[in-house]
Amino acid sequence: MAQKPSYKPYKHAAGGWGAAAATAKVLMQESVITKGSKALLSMNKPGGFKCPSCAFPDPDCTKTLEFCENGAKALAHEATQFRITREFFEQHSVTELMKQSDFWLEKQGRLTEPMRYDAATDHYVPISWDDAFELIGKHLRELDSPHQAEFYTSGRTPNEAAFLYAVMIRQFGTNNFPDCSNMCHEPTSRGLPASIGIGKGTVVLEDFEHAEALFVIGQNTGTNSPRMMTNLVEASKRGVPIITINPMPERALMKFAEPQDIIQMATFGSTKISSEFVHVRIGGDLAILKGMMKIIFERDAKEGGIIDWDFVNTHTDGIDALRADIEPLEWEDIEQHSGISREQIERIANVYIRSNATMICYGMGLTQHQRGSKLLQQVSNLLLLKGNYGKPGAGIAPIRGHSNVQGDRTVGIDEKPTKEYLDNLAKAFDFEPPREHGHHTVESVAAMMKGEARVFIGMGGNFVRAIPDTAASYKAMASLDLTVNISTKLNRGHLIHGKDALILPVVSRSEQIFTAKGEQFVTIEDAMSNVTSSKGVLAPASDSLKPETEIVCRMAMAALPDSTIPWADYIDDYDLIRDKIAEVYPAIYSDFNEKIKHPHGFHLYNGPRERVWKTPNGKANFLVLPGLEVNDPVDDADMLRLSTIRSHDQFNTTIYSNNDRYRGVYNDRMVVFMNIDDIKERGLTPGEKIGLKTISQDNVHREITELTVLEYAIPRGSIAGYYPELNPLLPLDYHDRTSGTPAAKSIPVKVARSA
Ligand SMILES: Nc1nc2c(c(=O)[nH]1)N[C@H]1C(S)=C(S)[C@@H](COP(=O)(O)OP(=O)(O)OC[C@H]3O[C@@H](n4cnc5c(=O)[nH]c(N)nc54)[C@H](O)[C@@H]3O)O[C@H]1N2
Ligand SMILES: Nc1nc2c(c(=O)[nH]1)N[C@H]1C(S)=C(S)[C@@H](COP(=O)(O)OP(=O)(O)OC[C@H]3O[C@@H](n4cnc5c(=O)[nH]c(N)nc54)[C@H](O)[C@@H]3O)O[C@H]1N2
Ligand SMILES: [Mo]
Repeated sequence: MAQKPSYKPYKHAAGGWGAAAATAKVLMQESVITKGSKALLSMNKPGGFKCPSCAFPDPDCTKTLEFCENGAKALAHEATQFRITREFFEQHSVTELMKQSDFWLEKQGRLTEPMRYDAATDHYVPISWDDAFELIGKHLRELDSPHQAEFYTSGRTPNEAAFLYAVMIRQFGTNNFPDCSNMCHEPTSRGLPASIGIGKGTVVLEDFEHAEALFVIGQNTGTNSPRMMTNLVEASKRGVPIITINPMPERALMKFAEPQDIIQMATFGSTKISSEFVHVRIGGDLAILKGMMKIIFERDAKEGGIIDWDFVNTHTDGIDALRADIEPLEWEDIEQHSGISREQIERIANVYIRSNATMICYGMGLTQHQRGSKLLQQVSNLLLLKGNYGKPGAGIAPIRGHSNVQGDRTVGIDEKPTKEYLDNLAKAFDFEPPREHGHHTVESVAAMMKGEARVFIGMGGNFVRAIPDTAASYKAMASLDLTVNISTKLNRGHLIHGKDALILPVVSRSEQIFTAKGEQFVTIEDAMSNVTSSKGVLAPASDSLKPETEIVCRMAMAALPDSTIPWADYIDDYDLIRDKIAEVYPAIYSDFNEKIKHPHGFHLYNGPRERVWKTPNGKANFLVLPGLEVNDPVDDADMLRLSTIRSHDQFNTTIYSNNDRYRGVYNDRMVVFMNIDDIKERGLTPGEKIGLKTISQDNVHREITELTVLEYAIPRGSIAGYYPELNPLLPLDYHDRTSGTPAAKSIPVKVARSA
């Protein structure tokens, strides 16, 4: 039965007993107490498996239980006792399943055998693995052009499977690689190379111990990368200033009690996290960054010794152009765009100036804007001014999402592959890969809408729920000839299907993989470029599951009957795959099979850490983004900027519960967080149901009704609500102009009263 929604502010510190209780509850709900506890003990331990939740690295395993509340939820939902069998699909037609919520679909448990959609009955029916691969092969072989297929990857897929998937797709003939990174940290991948020569972060975990100041911008650490809370708590206890910049005062970034700190737990104590909370307007970060740089330039001109000129002169290019952009800015404009006073910007600039080693961590609050990539270049400018690269405790730290999203990109999931990679691939596998760029996520959806794409294969994920423009995207997906979803759990993507459709169930991260050559392990690259092995400990949820690697190889064998690549060998022996990875990436992956034996893995080479810049001019570059807008201005006095965010109880499109404890929302996800003055100005009252409609340029009407408006400490003109429910408001064309990342944090909307 649906429980009644309620809303009550959360007054305690985040973490603590609330987190411990939530952990116990989810293990119980998924009935995995014994099994789950065993698995939890092996999670993130040498010889065990990597947490399937976020991409934050593991500390050095000195603690007994290296997991967090949300890691436990991810694991519990993966190791659940519930199963979806052929009888389940017999009972429920696809049309009936469509009426169920995402939460309900997720609750049904693990998928257990391959299924094929039967149009005559509107049910999924069992299909053998052989027939499933044959069907995929047939569809792919029959396309007029390889570019009519779109191959999606979500970020849980391990390196070995992702690497081979990339090989298979390129031998098939296309670079159409839409992936979850295209909706996430793509601005990092595309924006940072021009600045510092690498599209990744430059810090490692130990840097937290040396940082003299930490910035956390647009990232909800306590919910989305809770293991990082340990580092923030430690830094705070050492007296390191922590500046958080966010339109929402996220609970854990204010006060946190470590569930693993026995004394704090016993005394109900907690640690203050943010030394300074900067309550920015949505999209106002650019003005703050420029305000800080303005102060740095001015003080350096007056007092000297503020900018690290040795570093700037030796390592960088472009500082004059940056100064010319920054100096003329007026404080009035900076304050107006950011919503932050000059005094506060001065205060945080002083923290930055005083620190000899600063780390800037950021998340979706910076990437998902129309000029997200260029905004990140401004973050990098700020770091460059004080030489905050290539010294302990300093650098840029994109907090990545999926546990292996960074690794997947490193091993070839890339619609714009480099020449070096393609040349190496050609040599290692003896075929000529396609050279022209393929589709990223937004382009792949556009191709489906135009009828140009015919086949969609999803390696994990829940594509239709993650992408913008839900209604139009559903329609585009349904027009395809074949949709294939390689998944652990049932999701909407299985129900919005092509004429032919397959669900292929896989072995999950926490489960063992046995092949003809014995037990195999896989490898993962975390957000700090550390590569470690991961070996599941649980028995697979069903005997009919296959590892992702085998599925890739079998698809390749079916689609490419003339391929001379020894796919069958790779099914059994993952060392052979790692040898090939080493061959294709000699600079970073040489001796892969040797190095991976180290219990804590190894770090991939990272140029900026050694002040080596792989840019065309061999320098780190100051780059200019003129003005103060990260999104196109909208000429409408009623406009509100909508940020679509995650609750504490979801993993992307997987909804663990309808609660969001730290924001005080229970049993409801259809809510809008709004400033009380914006509520009053519109003649609304908190708790009232409203609608939101998008202000867009393309004459498409996008509206969601029946949203409960909640009074919240969010700046005026900024509102927030939950992803994926609000994705129908996000136009496909509303994305970062450099990287194609949907601007999901700044949708221009207006209130429309519910009928
Ligand atoms: N438990 C759990 N863990 C996860 C995930 C999950 O769904 N659940 N998802 C994983 C994935 S794929 C990713 S990418 C990460 C996502 O992790 P986050 O980056 O933390 O993602 P979001 O919840 O989307 O929101 C980010 C924050 O940005 C703030 N924000 C919004 N607009 C702005 C702005 O204009 N400026 C600033 N400064 N801040 C803004 C929001 O208030 C919010 O606190 O987490 C990963 N880890
Ligand atoms: N409006 C809005 N839209 C967004 C965002 C936002 O903040 N706002 N965030 C964007 C971001 S950052 C991201 S990363 C995307 C996420 O997009 P996706 O990565 O596509 O979505 P997930 O919800 O993580 O995918 C969940 C599904 O993955 C499958 N799965 C889980 N584990 C495994 C596994 O080990 N192997 C395989 N093969 N399958 C598995 C399960 O079937 C599960 O249902 O969404 C994006 N969309
Ligand atoms: Mo993400």
